[in-house]
Amino acid sequence: MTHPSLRPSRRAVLASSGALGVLAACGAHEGRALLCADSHAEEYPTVQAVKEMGRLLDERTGGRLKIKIYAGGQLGSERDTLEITTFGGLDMNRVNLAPLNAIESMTVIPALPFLFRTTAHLRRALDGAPGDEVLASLNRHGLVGLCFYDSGERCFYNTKQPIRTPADMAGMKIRVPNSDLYVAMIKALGADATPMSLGEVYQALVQGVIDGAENNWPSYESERHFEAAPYYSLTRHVMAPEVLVMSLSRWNKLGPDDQQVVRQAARDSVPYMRKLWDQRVDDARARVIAAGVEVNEVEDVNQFIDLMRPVWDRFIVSDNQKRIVAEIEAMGDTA
Ligand code: GTR
Repeated sequence: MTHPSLRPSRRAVLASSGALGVLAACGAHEGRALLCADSHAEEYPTVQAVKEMGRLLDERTGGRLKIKIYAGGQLGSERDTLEITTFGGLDMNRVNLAPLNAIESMTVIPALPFLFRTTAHLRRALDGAPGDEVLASLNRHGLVGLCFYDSGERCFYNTKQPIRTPADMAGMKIRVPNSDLYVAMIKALGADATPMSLGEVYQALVQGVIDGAENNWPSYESERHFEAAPYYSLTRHVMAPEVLVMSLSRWNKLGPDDQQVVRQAARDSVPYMRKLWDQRVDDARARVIAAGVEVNEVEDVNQFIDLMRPVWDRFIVSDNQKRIVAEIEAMGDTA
């Protein structure tokens, strides 16, 4: 049964007429490239990683399988393109886990505040059994989870002042992705959460509709949010990864051998992405600091942890979720 929130909304159906037009122009499924949407600009590491996956596919199948990627949110917001992918209007979609939170409760796990201690911890968990279980949970929603990509640490930034303690955020309007978990996190800090899609954030900051948002260095820089919100405060509250999904209907049209090739090519694009990512984080940080952004450490991160950590109890309710959270926490014991 399709999850209610996965029935194509009017907005998604409208957005999909563009994507479906693209599909129609490309002819039947067989013999054409797999079409993939990404909200990020062409040179962003997620887009480059999917291109690398496409190169591997092309090479490994003698040109039978290729990927064509529509970057820069051309086909709509992540929520819309996910819906389109779910009903097969698009073959693949690179999104963050946040827009999947409303659809599948297992995807909430890697998006929990202050779950991962380090990047090594995150990578260990996502490359291991916990990551595989989260990816597999997408099958019941018409999607195949192919791999995770890094998304670094999300921190708050705003137009007003450095955030040193949660009290500095009192009453601030903070944009969040469309996810109840994120809304709860912001409320727990005493601020107001405003869910909206990434493409709307810059204007909302400029027009004062919101006071701030939260994201990693590369998105903060790439979306030019730093121009409007020049205070970046190092809360490092979430490390929710990116995920590459394929529509189950397209997947089922591949034979078992091609499914294996697709899965492997996706996996092989992960180390490639991580290398680009680490470099991109350094470059983005350097660029925004050179542009005059004021960066600050928070006074005591425990103040943020104490307020945000209780949201876990609201979203981690099933035994299955609890087991996986415990497994991930246990994997954080080594560096
Ligand atoms: C970015 C992520 C995007 C999108 C965005 C957002 O870090 O790469 O996929 O989810 O955050 O906040 O909407």
